[in-house]
Amino acid sequence: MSLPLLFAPSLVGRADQPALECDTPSGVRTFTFGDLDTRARRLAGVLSARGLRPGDRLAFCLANRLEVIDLWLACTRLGVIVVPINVLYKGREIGHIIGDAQPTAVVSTPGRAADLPAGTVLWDVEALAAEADRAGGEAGGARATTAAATDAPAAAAPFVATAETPAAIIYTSGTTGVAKGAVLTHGNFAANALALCAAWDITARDRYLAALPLFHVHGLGNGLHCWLVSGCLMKLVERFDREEALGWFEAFRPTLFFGVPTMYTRLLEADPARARAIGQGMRLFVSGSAPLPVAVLEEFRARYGHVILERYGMTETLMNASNPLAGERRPGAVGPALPMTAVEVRDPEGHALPDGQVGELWVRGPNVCAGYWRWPEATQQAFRDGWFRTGDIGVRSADGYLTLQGRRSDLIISGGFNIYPREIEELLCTLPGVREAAVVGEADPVRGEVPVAYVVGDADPAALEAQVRAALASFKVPRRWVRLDALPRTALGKVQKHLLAARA
Ligand code: MLC
Ligand code: AMP
Repeated sequence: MSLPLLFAPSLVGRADQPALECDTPSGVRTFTFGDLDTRARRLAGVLSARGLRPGDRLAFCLANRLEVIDLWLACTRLGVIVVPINVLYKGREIGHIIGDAQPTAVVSTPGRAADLPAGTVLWDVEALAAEADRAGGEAGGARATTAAATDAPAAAAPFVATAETPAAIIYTSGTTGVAKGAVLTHGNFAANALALCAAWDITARDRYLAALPLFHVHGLGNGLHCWLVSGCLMKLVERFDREEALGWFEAFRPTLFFGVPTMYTRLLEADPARARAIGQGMRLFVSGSAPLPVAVLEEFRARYGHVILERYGMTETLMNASNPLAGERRPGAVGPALPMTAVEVRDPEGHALPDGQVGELWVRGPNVCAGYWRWPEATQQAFRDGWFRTGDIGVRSADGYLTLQGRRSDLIISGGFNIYPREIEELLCTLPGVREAAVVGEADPVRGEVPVAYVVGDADPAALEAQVRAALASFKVPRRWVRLDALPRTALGKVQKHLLAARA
């Protein structure tokens, strides 16, 4: 099924019902599903008029805002493939994505022009929205009805997506360090949203507080899509802000919240009376994207009166496993595989292991991406006989619960954002005064892990930090710098990262 058809019961069937509360230049506004459908149709008309055709890519580099939703809905309607870019990324990170996905344009704010490679077309998000508004005005008044909006140009070029039509290319460093574009289809997103709405009983009665970035699958594939499929009311905020978060809970009174562990750690800063009052109105808190420390789960239970439901996913596979809504939410475990997804624990040769034995998790199901964008070798390496090799190491209990124990690669997850050490190491080695560098993750009470750099050479750490900060997203900047005479290496010359801390 295509996403527009999956969303139609909400966008068309609940046209008059409140759908979205969010900030706009004229203050906080509420939009109905019909309003959003109209906006998407108008924008689709503008995008078609600008020449976008099915299969073309359109990137966006934006913090959460109404226009990201418009863009997503318009592109899924047109068969245009969306390429979300982390808004914290800088020039070289963005450059790789643009070079690889080759989007027709990047929708962003004009201030980001300097971060785009030469020759990239930037479409100003506000100019695009204004053009769509004007097109709507011409097509039937400032607040066109759904019927009037069908006269907009988009209606002239209907596109029918299938389950296999790519909807997005989302870049992730995976296990190799070079960001690869996971091609996620309409069918992948549909299967994921249907599985989650069923598993977590998300209905139109829910109120979802959306604080996760929409450029990652957690906010997009889980948050945005469960909202659109269930037809509930969503409050969208620009980003999670620990100073403001409690106020949002109190004012909006959500029943549903999805977050990364860092957000739950921040929410523990609430005083007990406030936390208890917020907990009373809530139905479900879900955590994922990084391990939820058992201590945070326990403290949260004591403070908010809720056991956070932990689930496990990946950009390439969307969601794979979840603790049950009704049933035991086992601390430290990510629960059984979701109903449409098979998860097996395999040995390095690819043989399935019995329960209780540790191995790599392999996944198969309608949620698993079509492969990596224009990269058959990487796709071939990641898949075998229809199974996707996650690179995550884990174990399954006799009653089917999965527990993650680590990763095959040295990926660092900080606040739910992925950091691949090699990217930072390669940058460091180009800087003056650095002969060798190794970056590893160090436990952090709030972000889960933070990067630490071990450097050989006479470079000044402050100067290195400034240069890394100028080149890479802020969450990749090493939080600590250690100078060494030499990196510990094996006889074959491979850096022994596990010995770095001791060597220091
Ligand atoms: C973080 N920062 C942001 C930002 N998030 N800046 C702009 N927009 C955002 N959305 C920057 C800050 O400027 C700051 O930079 C640093 O990150 C930490 O910010 P903070 O204010 O101290 O926030 P903190 O309380 O630590 O919380 C950070 C966070 C953020 C939790 C809000 O890490 C976050 O949004 N994480 C979500 C990541 C996510 O969605 N992952 C899903 C991937 S999909 P500086 O310079 O001070 O360091 C996936 C699959 C799956 O993994 O299973 O879901
Ligand atoms: P990404 O590439 O950003 O999609 O990150 C996916 C990775 O996040 C997975 O391969 C896991 O290593 C990790 N992850 C996701 N959910 C969890 C979880 N609940 N517990 C531990 N790790 C998780």
